[in-house]
Amino acid sequence: PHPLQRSAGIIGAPFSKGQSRGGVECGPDRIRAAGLLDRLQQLGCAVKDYGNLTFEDIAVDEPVRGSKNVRAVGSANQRLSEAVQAVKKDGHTAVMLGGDHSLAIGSIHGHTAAVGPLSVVWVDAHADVNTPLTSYTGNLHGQPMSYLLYELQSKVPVLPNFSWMKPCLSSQDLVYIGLRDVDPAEHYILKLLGVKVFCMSQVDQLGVARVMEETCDYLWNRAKKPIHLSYDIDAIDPLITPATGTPVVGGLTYREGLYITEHLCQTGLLSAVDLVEVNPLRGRTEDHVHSTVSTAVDLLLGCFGRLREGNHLPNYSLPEP
Ligand code: HAR
Ligand code: MN
Ligand code: MN
Repeated sequence: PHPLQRSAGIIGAPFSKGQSRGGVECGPDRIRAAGLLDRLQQLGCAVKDYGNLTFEDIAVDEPVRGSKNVRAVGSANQRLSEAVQAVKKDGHTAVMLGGDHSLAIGSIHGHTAAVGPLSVVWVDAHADVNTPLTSYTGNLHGQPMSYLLYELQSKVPVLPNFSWMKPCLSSQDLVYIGLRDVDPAEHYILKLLGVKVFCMSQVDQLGVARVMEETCDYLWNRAKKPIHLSYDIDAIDPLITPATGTPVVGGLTYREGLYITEHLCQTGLLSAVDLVEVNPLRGRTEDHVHSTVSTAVDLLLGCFGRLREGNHLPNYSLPEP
């Protein structure tokens, strides 16, 4: 369908236990409060809000091989996977509002379970491909890709509350954009698997338009598959989106960040979007929070056909004098 005739199924995932900074669980409500639903509807996009997920309270969740809150992350992602499957079965483009990036485990798992093999575009300052055994921090939001990739299965230990999920993504169906803070083990993994990466140096070298052309050429070389966009707000430069847990200087401009969404929207293949790591408590001023949240909204509007040239509904007609 025409991008503007798509419908959005919105899932709030107020979950923060994939990292240690409180506040990221407020992301979904802040993004809604900034007018996401109304603004999607004004574009002509049908919207169904599935509300916020609730998560199992896990009393004892001792670290496993140094990784923290593993049981809580496993359980939360199982619920999220089921919710994403329901949204896809209802025929919507799934929008998951995080929450931290550990939620990509359930989001990509559920999306694959509903529609089959995917192409994943991961826009982030970080690669989030640590295994529990390579992570320096023990934070699961730095690890989701290691659980999802078939090729890493033998390097990932069995974790409590993860038995519901199996890897579902080939490293050849993944493209990273915006990387600039990659741990040594992550860099080793990306080279070992030959993952397609457009780090910030390549964005500088090629420009974002060429990056997006090459991203789609690369992903479509095998077959055109539904696209899962996993957008970590920390991909954008912290001058624009400071309210996030692990800001890294030298990021995408607002315009580059938006261009990625516009380009993916016009492929007609965008089937699910994660918007994660907006943390209203990490902004030092209300302006910082506002700039972060409104950028998140603009990125999502870009995913649903908002154009900077302007938009009008297909049935628009000029008023007669
Ligand atoms: N690589 C570090 C780790 O494993 C930092 C990950 C940081 N945070 C994110 N993910 N926001 O994109 O912990
Ligand atoms: Mn991330
Ligand atoms: Mn990140």
